[in-house]
Amino acid sequence: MRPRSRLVVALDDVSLERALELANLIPEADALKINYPLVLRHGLESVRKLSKLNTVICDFKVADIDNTNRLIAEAAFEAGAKALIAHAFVGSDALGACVDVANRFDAFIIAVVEMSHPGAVEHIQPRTDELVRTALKAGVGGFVAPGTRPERIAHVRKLVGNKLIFAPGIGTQGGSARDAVDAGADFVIVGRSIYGAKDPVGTARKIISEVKS
Ligand code: BMP
Repeated sequence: MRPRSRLVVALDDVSLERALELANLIPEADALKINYPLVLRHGLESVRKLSKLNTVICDFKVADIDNTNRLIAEAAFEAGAKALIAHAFVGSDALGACVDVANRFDAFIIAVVEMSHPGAVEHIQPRTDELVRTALKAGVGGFVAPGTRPERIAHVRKLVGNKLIFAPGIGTQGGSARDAVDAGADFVIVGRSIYGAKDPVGTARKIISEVKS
């Protein structure tokens, strides 16, 4: 996955019908990120349908033993996802199980090594460096770093070389798309600020022009 517009649209609090509509309205997005809210309501059918319109990242924050991780990854990639977000804290074997499946599908794993919400500083942030090491060892292709803390994106960038960095927390959570990209993010993940806007297409275009280098 190469950054073009750098925009990943998170489709959380929307119906499947609206998700499909937004996917059609914003073809410039580099990817669509699907999380539990959509999949729990509409099933993997949502991944199947949306993956016909754009690259789909399944944000299932996979965090289980190796065998269960493998089964979850197979379900996501069989449905058409090109990337899957997984937690690194489960260790290199369990994360590696996701990577093995991704490799079979010509897809990749994005590891969570820090998060954008305030509570992330309590337990996750103190472990970021170790989580990055585990994820690199497991062979992931990308990382989630907090769009709300550009200095932490810059820190993760130093640790991960040229791997992809995805930054959520832009807009509603307070992060700036431009600052995240300047700090080293390849992609910004934006949900509510786009799907909750009066003019989602105009908002998406504004973000894309903001991060153009
Ligand atoms: P919003 O732009 O509406 O805040 O949505 C952000 C999206 O990114 C949500 O799907 C959320 O679950 C996800 N996310 C996040 O906000 N912070 C993280 O650290 C990791 C995430 O996956």
